[in-house]
Amino acid sequence: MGQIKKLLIANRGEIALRIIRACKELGIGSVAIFSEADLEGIWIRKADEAYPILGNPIQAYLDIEKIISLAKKAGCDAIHPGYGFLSESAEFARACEEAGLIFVGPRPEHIALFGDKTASKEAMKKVGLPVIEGSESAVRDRDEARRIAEEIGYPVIIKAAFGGGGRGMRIVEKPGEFDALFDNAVKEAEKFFGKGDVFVEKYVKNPRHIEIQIVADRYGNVVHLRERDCSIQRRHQKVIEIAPSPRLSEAVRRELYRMSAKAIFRLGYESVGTIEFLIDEEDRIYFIEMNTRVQVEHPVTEMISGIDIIKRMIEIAEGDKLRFLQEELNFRGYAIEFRINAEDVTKGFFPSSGKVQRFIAPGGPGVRIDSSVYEGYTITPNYDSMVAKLIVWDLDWNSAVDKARRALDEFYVEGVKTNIPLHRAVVRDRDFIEGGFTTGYLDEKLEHFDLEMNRSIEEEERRIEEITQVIEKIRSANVRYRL
Ligand code: MV4
Repeated sequence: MGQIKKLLIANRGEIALRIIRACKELGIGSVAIFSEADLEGIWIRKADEAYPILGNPIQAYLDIEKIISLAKKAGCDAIHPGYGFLSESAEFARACEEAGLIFVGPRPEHIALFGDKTASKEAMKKVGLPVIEGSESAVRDRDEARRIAEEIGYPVIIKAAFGGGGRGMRIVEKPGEFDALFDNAVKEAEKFFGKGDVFVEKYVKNPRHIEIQIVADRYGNVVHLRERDCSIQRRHQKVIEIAPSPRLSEAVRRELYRMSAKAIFRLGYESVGTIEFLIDEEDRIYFIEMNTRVQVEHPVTEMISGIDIIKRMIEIAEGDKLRFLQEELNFRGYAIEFRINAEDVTKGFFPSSGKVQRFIAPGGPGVRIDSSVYEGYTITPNYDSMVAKLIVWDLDWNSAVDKARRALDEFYVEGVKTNIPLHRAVVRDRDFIEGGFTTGYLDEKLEHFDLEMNRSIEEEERRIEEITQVIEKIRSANVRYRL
């Protein structure tokens, strides 16, 4: 207990701030890093210390040597990688260990295992998870891949073996399309992951994307924190995440919890982690991949469980035993997370950068904002476009949606375009309210949302213009109002 005295956060933005907050509550010193493009970053000021890493703004958060030498120089005994960047680099986890630093995450062997998508399927199959039929390992040869596709039957999906986020992924409907799409997938995998290895799987039509949050210590204590429904995505980027899933049968849910906890126990996995599943239209369960990091959407699970996932993750890395048993947990209500991105929804979701002139965030009971944005902050085009996460919680699904509608209507950002209008349209959509969405939801809805979105932006601008004029009138007349 209390092994970590000072921790370096190898990340930026809201997750850096989230980890600093956890450190403060645990009495751990926090050390931030920042790139040349991040001089205005709020995490720099909130950490106990902060050090720049000069050069390319992306490379700064990927520079294993510099980050480790900084951590040593600053007298840190641990590093938290957050999500993205080095969070799933087995090489980084190993380098931390070798430098005598605690890597706050799983052991390097587990990061490496689950980074290899075919090895991961094989390992999970061995510990009892149902996997999708397909090639047993990566296939280099196109003819061999086509034979496998024919064997399992179309449609099939080609995926990058060392990828993620939908890159290098191709759905093949008929045999005639296979060769071209295979070459395509290999090229994209090479470009994004440096390895052209791909594998073939049966394509599951219109699935729900459900993931189980796991917390496990090094003594074999494994606890699940229920599921998140991440079906609402656009171009493989999650947009809205929900805990628990509003329409999952109790039987499927129990089965997912049971098999996930058992698999993690049998693997001897330590730290937090997420097991991703697809659920098909007949409620069949398929394991797809395991994430060995804390995820962007972890707050929805925190809201329904009362468990601080980041604090527990740090304690596990210190060698602490889990503080709670499965039976001791009390889950309550529903939480929804909306990723607020700086992008123009009316112009193909093109990233929007610039100075944030106004940032009026919603509040009130059951409303949480995880963000590193403030008024006057300039959003640069160097990093992904997520500027805030709005998380709402309430006792039941309908109340949570009502709260989301209220909170999204309150949210006002000026200076950059955001996807708030899209979220406002979603929480008014009957199919969303009824909870029966699948991964095809957003693509289907986008065309229909368009008009409504524009109207709500225009209405809001008109009202603000009216109020501004009244205020100007009062100012110029120098009228005094008695209340
Ligand atoms: C699939 C699939 C259907 N069948 N695999 C997307 C991201 C990655 N984590 C896994 N993904 C999928 N894998 C099989 N065998 C469907 C998805 C998928 C998806 C596919 C197309 C368009 C949107 C999607 C959203 C979520 C998941």
